[in-house]
Amino acid sequence: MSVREIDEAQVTSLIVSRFAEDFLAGTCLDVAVVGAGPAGITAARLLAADGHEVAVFERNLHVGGGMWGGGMLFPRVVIQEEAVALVQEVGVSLKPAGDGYYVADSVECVAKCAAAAVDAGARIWVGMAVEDVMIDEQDCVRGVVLNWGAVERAQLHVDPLAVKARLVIDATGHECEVLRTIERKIPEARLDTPTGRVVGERPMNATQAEGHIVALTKEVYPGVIVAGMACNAAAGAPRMGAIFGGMFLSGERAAQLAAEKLSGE
Ligand code: 48H
Repeated sequence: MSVREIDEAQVTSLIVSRFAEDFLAGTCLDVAVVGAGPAGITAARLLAADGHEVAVFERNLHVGGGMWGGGMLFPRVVIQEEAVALVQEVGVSLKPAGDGYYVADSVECVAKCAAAAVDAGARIWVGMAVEDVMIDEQDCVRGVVLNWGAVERAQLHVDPLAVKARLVIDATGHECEVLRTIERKIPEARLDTPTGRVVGERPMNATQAEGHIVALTKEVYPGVIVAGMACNAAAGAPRMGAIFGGMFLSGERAAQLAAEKLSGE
């Protein structure tokens, strides 16, 4: 086989120019999703499938959030019956295990959920951390402020870039980072939580945690919908341990709320 000549400069040019082209096409979004765990990816997939301009910003170089490790690094994801359709529709094979539980391979689950979101038209940017939000004159959130995840880890002083969004979904998991940023930067901010602030998650009670998560998925601050584990952390609800159905259902609910809000604007 003849050796194809590779022009290194052309490879560089293709990477930089194609990145710039794709990134610049999404600087005014309908929805910016922060965090590519099960809740964020599901919300992004459903919104993109509904025709919205969506991007997911994920600090790590990989997507999937807490799904990879299943429970305590055993790579299997347990999902309850109520969420099965949301996972099956992206092609994940779920094995019924009785009593309404289903089990999936966590690698398959991450790969297929992410692929389906991309196929639906969501852009997923990895290695990009949301370090702040953008606000308007009424302190309503109007976008996200980004820096490279590597810059964040190295604690370098590098000024960020901003992307406008009509709505932001905080799907950052246990830390609910977008809401905590709002609290830190706007001390007088009142969130739609029992105390008006981020309450912090309570110890484990899977029934309560999973039972309330869809109701806790809501716009907790003007322009910010909270999804996934961040809902429970914000509201002071328990954690659920290694069961993931609520994450997918919360992602779905966040997408519904966002679509309703966008259609009413
Ligand atoms: C960009 C960020 C930022 C930021 C964080 O943790 P996740 O998987 O979140 P969920 O809510 O989709 O799923 C939660 C689930 O994985 C879990 O932890 C469960 C069920 N726990 C129960 C228990 O009892 O422990 O994903 C969040 C993602 C991660 O990939 C983060 O890296 C990312 O968000 N992220 N990305 N900018 N500021 N903060």
